[in-house]
Amino acid sequence: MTADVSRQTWPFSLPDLPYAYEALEPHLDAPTLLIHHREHHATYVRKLNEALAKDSDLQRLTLTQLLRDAGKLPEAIRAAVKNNGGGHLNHDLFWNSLAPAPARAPRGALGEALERDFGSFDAFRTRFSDTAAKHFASGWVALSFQQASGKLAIVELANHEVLLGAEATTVLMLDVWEHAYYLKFQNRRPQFIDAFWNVVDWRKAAERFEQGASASDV
Ligand code: MN3
Repeated sequence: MTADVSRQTWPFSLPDLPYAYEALEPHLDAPTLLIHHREHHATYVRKLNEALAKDSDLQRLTLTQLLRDAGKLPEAIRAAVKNNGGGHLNHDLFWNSLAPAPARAPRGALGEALERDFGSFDAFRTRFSDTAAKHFASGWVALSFQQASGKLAIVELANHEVLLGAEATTVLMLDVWEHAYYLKFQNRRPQFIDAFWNVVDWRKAAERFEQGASASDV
């Protein structure tokens, strides 16, 4: 299983990518990946650390605990923790949704669940792509396993809203903020989404799905 930032506590740290910056070429380009990871993601981590720098009680909480109870945080730091903490969590899931030369489609339990819940793998892909292309402004599109229903769902997240583990396991995460694609694709988000499908790490997605499904009662 991959390292996971959800259990990190202050001071939070930026994990290395699980591949080289150029490893996803020609689909996703190295300059975008480098800036996205070392500037954008790193800035969320730095600002999250700054927001909690003076509160030793909150420094003991994990990232998941901070985000789950964000409503109870002091108002002065609440927005900073939600936005930067959410950015940290979601980017980690995004990096771990990608791999060089991955399998073309999910097999096993995840493959079966996608067929069951969307009709076919292609139908899932089309719906996910449409949702990502149409998502308004900055945000994320996730394939999520919903504990309550025992089903997979495509979920849109605005800005850095998060999905938290007890209710929903994130199986696949796509960043649709402009900074994720603008250098290479400019305003052509659908081309970025097409490129994304070439580098989806279905092995890790299947691991996350199986972990979520085994934690569920259904
Ligand atoms: Mn991003």
